[in-house]
Parts: sequence; structure tokens; C-alpha cells
Amino acid sequence: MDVTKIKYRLKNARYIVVLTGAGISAESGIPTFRGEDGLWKHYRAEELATPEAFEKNPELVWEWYCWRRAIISKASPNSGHIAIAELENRYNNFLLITQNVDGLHRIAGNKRLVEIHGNIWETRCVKCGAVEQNYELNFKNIGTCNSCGGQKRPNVVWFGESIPHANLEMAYSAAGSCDLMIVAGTSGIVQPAASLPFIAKQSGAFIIDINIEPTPISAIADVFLKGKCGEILPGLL
Ligand code: BJW
Repeated sequence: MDVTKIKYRLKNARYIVVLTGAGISAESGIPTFRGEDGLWKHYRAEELATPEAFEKNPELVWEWYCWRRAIISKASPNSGHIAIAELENRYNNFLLITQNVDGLHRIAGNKRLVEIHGNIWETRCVKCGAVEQNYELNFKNIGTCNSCGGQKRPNVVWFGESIPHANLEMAYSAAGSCDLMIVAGTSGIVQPAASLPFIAKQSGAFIIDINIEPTPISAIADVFLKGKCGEILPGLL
């Protein structure tokens, strides 16, 4: 029943939007935020991914980001990332919205994508806002802004911060106008990303949710595919 529905929707989709979260990179060896492996030195993401945490202890926050950079630097896209890159090749109207900062979707080949929570390989100056590429793995060597000497922070979106306007507009507009949304590997609890499937559903899109366990998004999905992204996504193609 579900297979027939999915085949029909994939074959006839005019505009596909894919929303991904940390679960898609789990099979590349990158820890998720809220799973069993989500803790780092007993801290939760909510305690480190905030402007307040950075203000209080920038070294600790940079140490966490450099620990994550080291893991990401050794990781490669998995079959789930590759399947999503192939989806982009197959559809004229396609957008990937990722909450991940690891850059693996770009490496897999996606070009039409919005990284709504930023990119771990960029820094932003807290004083002048200059954005720089930065591949340092040692938190002690992050350095200062090349333009003004100010303090560098990761160019990512922390709790309490707004998603850059253009990215949010693009994500909302895509969610409101797609006719098929595939949600892959997100717990669906962090806003505003978590509201995108709800917007798509309200606008009449068919929602496929892929996750190893049910989430608030599975509850409204037309189809919930329980399992690993790396196994299920290639199957959709
Ligand atoms: C697999 C798998 C496999 C595993 N295959 N699946 C409205 C209501 C309530 C709260 C708020 C609200 N609006 C805003 C808020 C506050 C807050 C928020 O949402 N809090 C919630 C915790 C309740 N949101 C914000 O602050 C956002 N800003 C904002 O809204 O601005 C406007 C505003 C400003 C001021 C005041 C009020 C409003 C910003 C959120 C930024 C989130 N940033 C982070 C860090 C980014 C940088 C970094 O990476 O370090 O983004 S936090 C972290 O969570 C990261 C992730 O992108 C994000 C989502 O997590 P994700 O990807 O879903 O991962 P997990 O670990 O949660 O889930 C993994 C899933 O995969 C699980 O379901 C597994 O089962 C599954 N899985 N292996 C398939 N192989």
C-alpha cells in the first residue's frame, strides 16, 4: 500500500523538498545531538550551542566544535547523502534544507541546498561580522579575525539566535510550495526547522518521514519509514 503510494508520489512530484537532520550523518560516524552518543563531556547540545555559553566560556565551546570538526574531517558522505544528491539530479524543481553543519551534502554533490544552521568550517567575527573559511582542528589555534582582530565564533545558528533571513525565507517558501517533502533523520523538536513539514502538510504536500524511531513529524507524515536513512533513501530511488 505504502510502496504504491510512494512510487506514485515520486513519479509525479513537481517540486521535491528534502529536510535533513543529524540522523542522516550518523551512518558516516558523526554523533547526533540527542541520541545516546549525543553527550560530550557530560554537556548537552542545549548547554553548548548558545551565545551565552560562548560568552561565558569561548574555549570550552571552541573545544567542542574542534572535537566535532576532527570527527567530520574523517567522515565521508554515506549512501543516504548520495541518494539525496541523485534526487537533485533527477528533478528540475528540488531543494535540500539541511540542519546539519557538517558539509557532507555538498561533498555528496548537492548544489541546490540551504544550510539553515550554518557551516562548521566557517567562522564569524563577533566584532565586524566577517566570515572566513577555517579548517583548524586545535581549539587553541583558532586565531582572531583577519579584518579587525576581533574574536571568532563558529558561523552557526545557536539557540535563541535567528536563522539568517534569506535562508529562512527560502525554506518557508519551499515548504509552502512543494508537493512532496522527504524528512530524513531529524528529531523534529528544534524550531523553526521542525515547523517546515507542518507548513508543507498544510499546503497539501505529501510527507515521507524516515527515522529509526517515531518523532512528532512521523505523526503527521503520510508515510513513516522506520529505519536507517542509508538503507531507506537509496531504496526510494
Ligand atoms: C536516524 C539515524 C539513522 C539517528 N537514520 N534516522 C517555538 C517553540 C519552542 C521553542 C522555540 C520555538 N521557537 C524557537 C524556540 C527555541 C529554540 C528551540 O527550538 N528549542 C527547542 C529545543 C524546543 N530554537 C531556536 O532558538 C532557534 N532560533 C529561533 O527560533 O530564532 C527565533 C527566536 C529567537 C529568540 C527567541 C525566540 C525565537 C535556533 C535553533 C538553532 C539550533 N542550533 C543547533 C546547533 C547548530 C550548530 C551546531 O551544529 O553546533 O542545531 S542545536 C541542534 O539541534 C542542531 C541541529 O541542527 C538541531 C536539530 O537536531 P537534529 O538534527 O534533529 O538532531 P537530533 O540529534 O535531535 O535527532 C537526530 C534524529 O535522527 C533522531 O530522531 C534519531 O532517531 C534519528 N536517527 N540515526 C535515520 N541512521
